[in-house]
Formats: sequence, C-alpha cells, structure tokens
Amino acid sequence: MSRILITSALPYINGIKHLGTLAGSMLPADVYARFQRSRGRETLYICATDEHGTPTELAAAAAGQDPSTFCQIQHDVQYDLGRKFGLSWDHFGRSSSPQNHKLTQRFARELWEAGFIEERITQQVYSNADKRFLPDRYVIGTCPHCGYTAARGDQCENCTRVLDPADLISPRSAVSGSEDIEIRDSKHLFLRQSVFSDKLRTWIDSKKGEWPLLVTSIALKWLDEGLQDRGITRDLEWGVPVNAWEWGPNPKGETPDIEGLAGKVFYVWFDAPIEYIAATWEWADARAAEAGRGPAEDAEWERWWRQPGAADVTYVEFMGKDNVPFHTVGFPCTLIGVNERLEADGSWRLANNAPWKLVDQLKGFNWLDYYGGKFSTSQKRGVFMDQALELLPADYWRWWVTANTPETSDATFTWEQFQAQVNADLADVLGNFVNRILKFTETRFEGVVPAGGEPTELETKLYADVDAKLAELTDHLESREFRKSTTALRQLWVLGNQYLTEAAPWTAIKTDPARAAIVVRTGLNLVALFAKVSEPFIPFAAEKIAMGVGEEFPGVWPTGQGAAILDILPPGRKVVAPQVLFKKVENEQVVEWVARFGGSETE
Ligand code: B3M
Ligand code: ZN
Repeated sequence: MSRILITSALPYINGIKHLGTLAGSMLPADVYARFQRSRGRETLYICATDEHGTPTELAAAAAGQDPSTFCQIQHDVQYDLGRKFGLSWDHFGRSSSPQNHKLTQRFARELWEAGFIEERITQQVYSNADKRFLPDRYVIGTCPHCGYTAARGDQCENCTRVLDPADLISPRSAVSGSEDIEIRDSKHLFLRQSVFSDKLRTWIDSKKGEWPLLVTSIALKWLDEGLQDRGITRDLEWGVPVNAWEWGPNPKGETPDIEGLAGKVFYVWFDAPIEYIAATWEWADARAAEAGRGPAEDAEWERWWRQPGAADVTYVEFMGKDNVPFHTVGFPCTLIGVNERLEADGSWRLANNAPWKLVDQLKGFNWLDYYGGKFSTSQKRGVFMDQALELLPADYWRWWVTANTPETSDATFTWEQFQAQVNADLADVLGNFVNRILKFTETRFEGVVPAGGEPTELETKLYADVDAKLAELTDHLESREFRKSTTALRQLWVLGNQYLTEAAPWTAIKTDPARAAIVVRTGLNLVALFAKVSEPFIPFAAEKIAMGVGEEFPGVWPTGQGAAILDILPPGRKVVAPQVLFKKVENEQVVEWVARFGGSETE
C-alpha cells in the first residue's frame, strides 16, 4: 500500500489568513489527509509558515519587533487558528528553522557545484534614508506610460505594464517616501532555469490528463514563453545566509565570489519550497525528542523524500494557481539540479544515488472571491480565520468552503449563499437526520440499538443506494474532486432522511415492533456510517455523532458492501442524541455580518 505525502502551500507569516487561502490550499489538503488516514494509509501532512522576505521585515518593523520575534509570535497565532479549524497537520513548521537553513544552504552548494548557479552583477535600488536595498515593488513613482503617480517599480497597477524601477519618473522609497535613492551594483546568484526547459517540458507533458488542466496549462505557458534564469539571492538581513564560503568549484573549475556574496540571503521563493522537506526533518526531530532521543536519523525524514526509499510514496501538493509556476518550474529545477550535474561540455549526468522526489500529483485551485471581488489581506476585505471562528464553529466554514472549492473556475463567497447552504445541508439534512433517529431511539427504545426484524425491499434498496453513493464519494476523494465529493456526501445524507420518512418507524411501532426495530437499527447504522465518511469534511461534528452512537473516532473508512455496510452497531449498545449539532444561521445574523464585513454594496 502506498504512503501519502501531502503538502499545502506555506502561508505567509505576515498576517492571519482569510477563507480564500484556506480554500486554495490548507483545507482541501486536510480533507484529503484525513481521508487517506481513515483508509489506513500511512499519511504525512506537512505545512509551515513562510517567514522570509521584505514584507516580513517591514511587518516586523511596523509591529516594533525584530523579525525573529515577530515570526515566532505570528507562527503561534497561525498554528493555533489552524488547529481550531481542525487542520490535521502532522507538522506545522517554520521556514526559518535551523533544518531549513541547513537544507537550503546544502542545496545551494550542490547546485553551484553541479553547474546550475551563476553569478551576475545586477542593479539594485538602494535607499540612503532607509539604509537598505529596496525590492522593485518597494520603489514607487510616476508611470512613464500612463502618468499614474503611484506606480510600483515592478508593475504599474493602473496600466498593468511591467516596469523596471529605473523607468519610474521621480522614484521614491515606499518604505519612507524618501527620494534619496540610488542605483547600486550588487552581485547575485541566478539559478539557470533556462537549461531545464526540455526536461521540464517532457515531465509536464507526461502529467497531461493526470493533473488538472489548470495546472498543466499554467506550467506549459511558462515554458512556452521561454524560461528565464532566476535571481535566487537578495540584499536583505532576514533569511537564509548565502554560504558561498563552503562551496567547492563548479564543473568549469570556478569558485564563488565569497566577498561579493557576503551578507546576502536566499530569495524567499528559493527557500520556501525546500521547507517542505525541511519541515519533514523538523517533524522527525520533534518525534525523536518526544521519544526521548536526540535528533532524528536522516533516514527518518528522507524516507519520504529520497529514492529509492521513497518509491512507495505518492507526493501530493495543494496550492492556489498563482503558486503553480514556482512548483512546476522553480522547485523542480532545484530538485533536478541537486540530482544531476551539468558538465562543462554541456552534458548532463546523474550525480546522486538517492535522488530527491518530484511531486506526483499537483492540485491547483482558482480563486475564492468575496462578493465577486478579491479577498484582500492588505485591505482587510472578506472573512479571516480568527473572525470566522468568532462567528460560527469551524465545521460550518469547512463545509461551505469545501462544497464551493474553486476547482474548475473561480467561486465567490456571499453571506446569503453561505447561510442558505449551511442551513440546508448541515442543519436540515444531516443534523435533522441524526437528531430524529437518535431522539426516537431514546424515547421509544430506551436509548439502545434494538435487535430483531428482517430487512425488506426498502432496506435492500437502501443498501444498494448507499453502496453506489459511497463508491462515488470514495472515488471523488481519491481523485481530489472536492466539490463532487461534497455533493456525493450530501446525497448520502439525503438517503438517510428519505429512508426514515418512507420507513416511518413512528407508525410501524404501533403495529409491528420488529419492523420498527430494524428500521431504527438501520437508521442508527446510517448515523455511524455518516460519522465515518463525514470526518474528513466536518471533523468536529463527526466526532460528536460518533460519540452519540458509541463509535471510535476517527473511524476507519467503510469498505463493506450490501447489508454489511450498515452492520456497524451491535444491538444492545447504548446511544445518545448529541446536543444540537448545527444551529441554523439566522437572517438577523446575516444582516449583522453583511454590515460588519461588507456585502454586495461594497462592490
Ligand atoms: N507563501 C505564497 C502564498 O501563500 C507562498 C507559498 C509558498 S509555498 C512553498 O500564496
Ligand atoms: Zn501606467
């Protein structure tokens, strides 16, 4: 049986995430991880905060903290919120960890020595007032094309033209507003992505039809436009230091310019994906520490990432579409580059007898919008994870977001649609069913799973319907089709309500207690089944439901067929109706929330 390695895009450290981020990475990854675990597969779900870069330095300064303190605090905030949302990470690491420092530096050294990194002199904007280099987008000025006065040095937001900071008229620092800026030469390292084009194309072509079209088409578009070599270092303080002093010569016999590279750090997009691996190392170290041992053996985390040991691992990545290029081009170049070597004569050879694994399945998502506009962290538009939990339990959000996963197109959140859907699915269908059957068992069967009675046609039909829906649900989850899987699950819940209405145990009990008994028993078994198959989506409610019928939680994904599928609970077991599972979202609440968070009128 294969092992499943899951990563979701690493949330940036600067600020609490909104529902859009949840929808496009962490939540679907969690649903998938929970499903795979309940199937009995050895599963590892890894995530972490992405902590480096200029935005972090500036956010820390704004908070009056040094970057390291700022990141520690924000990491804990994000960890705590993730847990409250039921995100079942096996490890939630930090890209600033010692493990990631080591691994990033090691990969960089190997890439240099294998001939995939080049030094170049670049022109960077230096702000005398701020005493720092400014990344392009922190230089603002007037657009030479349209005259927009707040154009950024990488792009004009008004006319969308791509810019160079040197193009701007009256450029100034976005940090301090100072015009005392100058262009300075600065040495940087470039990953020679262009030499990987053919290899990447062959690889991406082999994924056509297997990966979502969205993903392969974004990747191929990048390749078609011609791969650019990419600067992988920055003039910053907060990051993984460039360790050129440790590097040997490259295949041409050149050694790095240690002095010219002094004081630089790696670009955040270079070290962030490496953190997927480093976080697995953090996880192994944490487990070793828990077991009272020293740091983990390399084999403990490498078994997930390096061949041949990882041959039985299926590696699945989850991310929003904007992250796809970095995962289909950038990170694969890093990994192929540490596996191979580009000789001075231009020939390639395998240079690693335990090559690092590339992604097997890449699930990319479109955007989840807020009333048709963007959720925005900077403009505080939309619902953020902390606010969401103030309003309603995590399961409401998990259910709505998963049911509206932006898979084939963008999706949009509105309070009205949210209310309608959670009330209908969770309160009216699932909650109502569980409550009806359990209350009836309490009042008429002393809260005990009744014995007796023989299945009739009605039950035989139910078994077949449940089999079919369950197979659909399982298939959709296995192929990471989240919207379709919520539809199948909802239909499964509906089968329960329909059965109960048709079988009408409240009528049967008056004339035929044995008939009522099998109907109630069947209904209670449906409850037990629902607890198991709902767990990936709504784990908190699923746990309450499982408790109600005395089942272990989390349970094992059902595999039986026919009558066996509804033969979970032993007659005689005590059961109890859970407290209200899902309170309905009321109109007054929606009015209040629209006023607080903005609704369609804000468009
Ligand atoms: N932090 C960007 C994002 O959340 C980035 C992902 C890194 S994945 C290695 O959109
Ligand atoms: Zn412009």
